[in-house]
Amino acid sequence: MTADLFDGLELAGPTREQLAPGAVLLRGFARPQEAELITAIETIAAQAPFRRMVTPGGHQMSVAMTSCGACGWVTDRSGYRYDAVDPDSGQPWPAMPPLFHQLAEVAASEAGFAGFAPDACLINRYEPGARMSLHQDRDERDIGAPIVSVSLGLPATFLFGGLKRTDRTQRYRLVHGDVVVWGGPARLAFHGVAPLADGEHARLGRRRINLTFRRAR
Ligand code: MD3
Ligand code: FE
Repeated sequence: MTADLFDGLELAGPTREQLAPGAVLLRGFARPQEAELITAIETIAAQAPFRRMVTPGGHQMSVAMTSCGACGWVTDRSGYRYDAVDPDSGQPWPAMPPLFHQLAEVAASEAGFAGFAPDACLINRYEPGARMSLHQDRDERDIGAPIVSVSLGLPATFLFGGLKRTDRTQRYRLVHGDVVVWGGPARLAFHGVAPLADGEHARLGRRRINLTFRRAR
């Protein structure tokens, strides 16, 4: 086999990279579905527009969010919660497209979490400068279920820490199409996203969109 052919096969094949115990990066895993994913996000956002919510501390988030699925994540002055109703419309969140559910289930199973059945998908939209400070995701009832994240659009620097806020963080660059499964000992790790650098993405322009699939209830 020539070196060229070998390189081609390497690029075409799946790559599974263990970032930390319980955290598995599937580089480019969502690339084959990019067009359908973006179309579905546009349809969801037409029903449940992206909005910048306010934290219980009174700060407006720089990231704009919406959700689909049986419940969505909301924050306001009274706290964080999962809710079946979009507070902006008073209507249920848009249904989770079968493609979304399937992608999350297959990715989780690739990472060793068979039978993942997400009931919520949070959709985060970052514009240049938007960031997410270090936090834990602990509003979900069953923290035995993993979280699956899908990165689209502009690249981001993802910060991944430990079980204490003050633990040192590692940085990973996540690009369009990357999928990460966060389960087991990684599930309650502190994590965040550094301010988004400006740029232009061929499909999404000056934006990054992140999907996170969760078993919330
Ligand atoms: C590690 N979103 O929505 S996705 C969030 O890129 C969130 O928008 C970030 O953190 C984003 O809560 C990061 C990657 C991610 C999501 C959940 C995790 C990493 C995680 C939960 C536990 C550990
Ligand atoms: Fe998070």
